[in-house]
Amino acid sequence: MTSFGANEIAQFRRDGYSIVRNLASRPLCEQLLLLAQRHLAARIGPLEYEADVKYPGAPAALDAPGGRTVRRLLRAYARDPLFGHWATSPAIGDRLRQLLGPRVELSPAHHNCIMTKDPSYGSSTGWHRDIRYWSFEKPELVSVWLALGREHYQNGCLLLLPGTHNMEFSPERLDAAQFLRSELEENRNLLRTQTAAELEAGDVLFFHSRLFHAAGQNETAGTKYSLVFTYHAADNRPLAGTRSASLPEVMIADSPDEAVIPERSCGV
Ligand SMILES: O=C(O)CCC(=O)C(=O)O
Repeated sequence: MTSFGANEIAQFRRDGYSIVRNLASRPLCEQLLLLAQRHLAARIGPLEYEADVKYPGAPAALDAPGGRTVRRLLRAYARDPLFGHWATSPAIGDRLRQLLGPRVELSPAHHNCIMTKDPSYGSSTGWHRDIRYWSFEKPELVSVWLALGREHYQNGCLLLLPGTHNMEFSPERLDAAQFLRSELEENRNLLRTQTAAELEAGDVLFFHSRLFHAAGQNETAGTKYSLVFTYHAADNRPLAGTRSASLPEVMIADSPDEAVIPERSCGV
C-alpha cells in the first residue's frame, strides 16, 4: 500500500499522528543505518552537537566531557542520494498528498537530519511543538520520522500528546522557550494522556507540526538513529526573510519518473 486508508487519515486528523509499520524495507534500513553510522564516525558535517542545544543531560559546553557528542547529522537530503531518494519516495509522497494536498514540498530548513541519540551524553527533550520556531503562511506541516533501529521508551523514543495539534494553549502554559510547563496542574493533566511512539526499524511516524512531543534520554548501550524530514503543501509558503525560507524547497514529484535527484547545492 502506498497510501493511507480512510481510518488512518481520520486518526491523523484526530490525533495528529499516524504510524505506518514496515514502510521502509529491512535492506533499505540497513543501508541507511550503515551510511548514517559512517557519517557519524567520520564526523561529516554539518553537525549539531548536544552541547549546542543545552537540553537536560547534554554536556555543558563543546570542551566539556562528551562535548562533541552529535545530536543531529544535518542536511540529510543532500548528504547522499540514498537519503534523498527515501525523502522523495512515493511511499512518503503519496501519503503526504493525502494529508497536505496535491502538491507537496520538502523543507530543507527544518529537521532534514539524522537524529542520533547517544547513550552517554544524549539529552532529553521537553514537551514542545516543532512549529514554534518555524515560519510558514499556515502552521500545517508534517514530519516523517523513520526509525533506523528499534525505538522504545528506554532509548528515548518520541512521546506524543494526541490531539494537541488541534488545541490552543495560552502563553502562560509555556515557558520562555515555549516548552510546556510541567509544574502546572492543567499541563500535568494533559501529560497523563501521553503515548510512546515505539517503533521497529522501518516503521514511520507521520506527525503534525503542532503536535506536542518530547523524548527521554537513551538509557541503553547503543546509539539510536532516526531519519527525519518535514513537508508542507506547495502553496503554504515559508515566510520571506525567516530561517524557514533560507534554503530552496524540494518539490516531491508525484510519479517516480519525475523523481527529484538531490542537489549538492542545497547541502553538504
Ligand atoms: O529525540 C529527541 O530527543 C526529540 C527530538 C525532537 O523532538 C525534535 O528535534 O523536535
